[in-house]
Amino acid sequence: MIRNSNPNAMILYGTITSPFVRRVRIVLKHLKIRYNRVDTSTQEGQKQLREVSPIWKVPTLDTRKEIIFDSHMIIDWLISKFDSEKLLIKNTDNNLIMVADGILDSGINMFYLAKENILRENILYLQKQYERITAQLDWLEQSIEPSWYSGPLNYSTIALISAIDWLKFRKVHPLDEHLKLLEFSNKINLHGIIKDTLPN
Ligand SMILES: N[C@@H](CCC(=O)N[C@@H](CS)C(=O)NCC(=O)O)C(=O)O
Repeated sequence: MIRNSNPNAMILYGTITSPFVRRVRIVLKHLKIRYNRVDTSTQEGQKQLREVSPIWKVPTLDTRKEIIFDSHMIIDWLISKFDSEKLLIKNTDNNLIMVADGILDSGINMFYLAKENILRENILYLQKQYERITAQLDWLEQSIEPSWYSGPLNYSTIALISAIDWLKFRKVHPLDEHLKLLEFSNKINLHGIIKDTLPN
């Protein structure tokens, strides 16, 4: 199912809840690019996703010339094609992006398995995933700088806010001991584009 159909626009495959998809939604909005979305939370959307990607993961972008399978590659492509004013590449910190990915890899694993009643209390590997998230949150709490929320948006802070808000939304790991990260989330969510793309 395609929402807001426009026959020539690019097609983003994904859900509103996915943090990897949110990164791309933020970048598309920031660069004022109109697109259609196939909602992959439906059976029909899953079927369409599987017709274009053998990875079966979202985000996947159909640029109408090629299919791109991964959020990093999609965003690199969008920036190289549309970000002529260099709105997003400034201050990008690759370690921050890797930590955002690391939190999500572990968190999504835990989230999907919990749906099938497989919980960290019983599985050592899942306990390790949880502790890996804690270690990464601790690292972020120590590394955070005010420029992350007060400066212009950049790719690393977009990746980070998508990960932090997803943890809050899915309640995968508490954030009460990471006050600076909570402050980061509250402050950067004052930004219209960030607020408009919150998972719901
Ligand atoms: N490295 C990928 C990760 C994408 C990813 O893990 N997406 C999740 C949704 S949040 C997914 O599609 N999971 C489906 C599954 O594992 O079956 C990216 O950056 O796009």
